[in-house]
Amino acid sequence: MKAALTEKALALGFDLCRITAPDAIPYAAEQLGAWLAAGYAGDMDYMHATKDRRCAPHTLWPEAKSIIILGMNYAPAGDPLALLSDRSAANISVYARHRDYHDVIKGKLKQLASWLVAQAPETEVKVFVDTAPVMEKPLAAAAGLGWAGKHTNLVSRRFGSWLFLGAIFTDLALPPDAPEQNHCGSCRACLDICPTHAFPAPHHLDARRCISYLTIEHKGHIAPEFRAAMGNRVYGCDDCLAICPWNKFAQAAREEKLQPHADLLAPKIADWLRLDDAGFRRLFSGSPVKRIGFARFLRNVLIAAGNTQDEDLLPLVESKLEAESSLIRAMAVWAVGRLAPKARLHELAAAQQWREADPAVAAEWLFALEQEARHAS
Ligand code: B12
Ligand code: SF4
Ligand code: SF4
Repeated sequence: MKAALTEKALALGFDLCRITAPDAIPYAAEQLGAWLAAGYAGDMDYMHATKDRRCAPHTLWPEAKSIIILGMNYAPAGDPLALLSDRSAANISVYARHRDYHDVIKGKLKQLASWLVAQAPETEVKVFVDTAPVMEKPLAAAAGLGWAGKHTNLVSRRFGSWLFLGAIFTDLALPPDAPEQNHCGSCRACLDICPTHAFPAPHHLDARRCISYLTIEHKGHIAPEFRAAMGNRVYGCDDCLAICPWNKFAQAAREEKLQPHADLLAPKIADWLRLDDAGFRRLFSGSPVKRIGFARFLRNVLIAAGNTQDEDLLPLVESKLEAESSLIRAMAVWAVGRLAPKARLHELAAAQQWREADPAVAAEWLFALEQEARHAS
């Protein structure tokens, strides 16, 4: 059965298929508990709310006897770090340059699960990808798809850092696979490259400092200390993944639905500053980017604009100073502070600052003027 299952998984487009048991990660409860207690989850309240189920797969479904873990290669064709030095371009992380992987993987997991039920009609199955409270990385490590890299993601000898993970729980008793050895050795490239110093230690990520969290999960204003370090990263970040030496064995993704959309490969920041809500929804239809909504998206684009040092973007940035969303107005003020010559900044501040009712946006005006004064002295 196991050989036939793997063959079917590969035929459906998965690249790895291995088995583990629901009780294979007894250490996860303590580690997840410590991570949450340290506050590293930031405002991802769902991580707290689902803690008990998340670290103990058998509580999710007590009848489950085996967990089938699937990996799908989404490696890019080129170097994802290359675009970071093009300040006129916006960078969307590799995992979001194509159709939402949740949809792609969930569809295939369901197909594989149906196939399994057809082979053993008494079998029951449940499929999970990302959104369910399942600790996919430790389970994948236990199943031997790869090992837990120091950047906290699963690394594979064949696919480097570029694997999406998904799981099928079943009440069928399948023989578990052995875990993979850790091959990080003394390397710490992923820890050192992180632009926002989000790793307090190897294997520990403070999500509150991670650009992926800040640009995707974080609903509020992004703290000033992270803005310059974000560079042109508008949605997610790939630095720690891309630098991993194990990527040298990775081949570009073969799955048709994971091929990048041409207009997300090197989009111009100026073009994205011209988007309105409807244009945003059209451009990101079927993409995970759409889920953050227009206000958060523009918040991120304005930070990228502020990092361009391109004064030509100023009229577009200024046009956002009157936006309805305070998230957008706040980052428009910050970007104006970065791009406008002194006289223009003071002119705009004089016109806008005192009629700003939102305290956070008003504070951005003070911050911009303070920064300018410090720069001038
Ligand atoms: C919450 C979440 C995030 C958060 C927090 C990330 C994190 N590292 O926890 C944020 C928003 C920051 C995030 C970012 C990204 N994510 Co995310 N995310 C998740 C999610 C939903 C839960 C992860 C989780 O449980 N975190 C809690 C921590 C405590 O769990 P953990 O990292 O597994 O922690 C283990 C270690 O701390 C370890 N540990 C502790 N001490 C020690 C010591 C040693 C020696 C060892 C070996 C281990 C160890 O033990 C813990 C468990 O036992 C999963 C989907 C899922 N359901 O699993 C996707 C998932 C992890 N994300 C994924 C991806 C692709 C990303 C991004 C690359 C997206 C991007 N390009 O922007 C970034 C990568 C950032 C990074 N360096 O991790 C993929 C990773 C695939 C893979 N190959 O590993 C997943 C699995 C989604 C999927 N289905 O494919 N993500
Ligand atoms: S995704 Fe980027 S910001 Fe987050 S830990 Fe990795 S390098 Fe740091
Ligand atoms: S970059 Fe180095 S330390 Fe980080 S996951 Fe890859 S091999 Fe491990």
